Amino acid sequence: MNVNNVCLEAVAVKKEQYPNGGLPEIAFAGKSNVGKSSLINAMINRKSLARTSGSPGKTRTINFYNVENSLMFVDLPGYGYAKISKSEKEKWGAMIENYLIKREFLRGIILLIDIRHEPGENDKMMYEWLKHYGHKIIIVATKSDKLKRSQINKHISVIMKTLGLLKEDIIIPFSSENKSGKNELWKIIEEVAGLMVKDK
Ligand SMILES: Nc1nc2c(ncn2[C@@H]2O[C@H](COP(=O)(O)OP(=O)(O)OP(=O)(O)O)[C@@H](O)[C@H]2O)c(=O)[nH]1
Ligand SMILES: [Mg+2]
Repeated sequence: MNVNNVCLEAVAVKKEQYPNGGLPEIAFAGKSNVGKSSLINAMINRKSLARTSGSPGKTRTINFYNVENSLMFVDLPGYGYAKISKSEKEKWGAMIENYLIKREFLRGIILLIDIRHEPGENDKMMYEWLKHYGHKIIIVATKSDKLKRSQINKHISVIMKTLGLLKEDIIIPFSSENKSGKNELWKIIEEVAGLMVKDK
């Protein structure tokens, strides 16, 4: 998609704060610090519209980005962030789950996994949980620039095996640094969101 116009349309912690809807929504889930907000910036050609940070726990609300009035990117807080209290963790969990379970405009979920590491228990649980709710899931293996090219396939295989992915499941190596994987991911997002836009 040719992206020029993006705005932060809503910042929500509860349902009443979600945008009215109508546009197809694509949500970005994954462990804290895996690169969700960075990936959104890379996809929309912006350096820092979605706020990012070197330390985990940056995104603490559900942020809705209106992309070209065609679809909504939904940046979620990460899971597995250790440095918050149990009650806050539960609040975050409920906030994310409520969105993922009940949002009728949600068309697909991009689940981010750090390409360098085997998926952890949290990642496996999230993947199983999303599958259980019947969501369309796309796995994006982030930070591919941190690996040598020759290592990428091996790491993708480990992620596929650990999550129990099948050959037909979608997994894309991606780098927000050098933008590799961007065109491929856009193509899939357009398909999943049901957009007919052909230019990229
Ligand atoms: N080398 C490299 N670093 C990345 C990439 N993507 C993200 N990062 C870095 O990883 C850190 C975390 O990125 P964020 O985009 O804030 O991660 P997040 O998943 O949104 O984190 P939370 O909001 O805390 O859940 C930042 O320091 C980014 O610069 C990537 O593709 N390559
Ligand atoms: Mg973030």
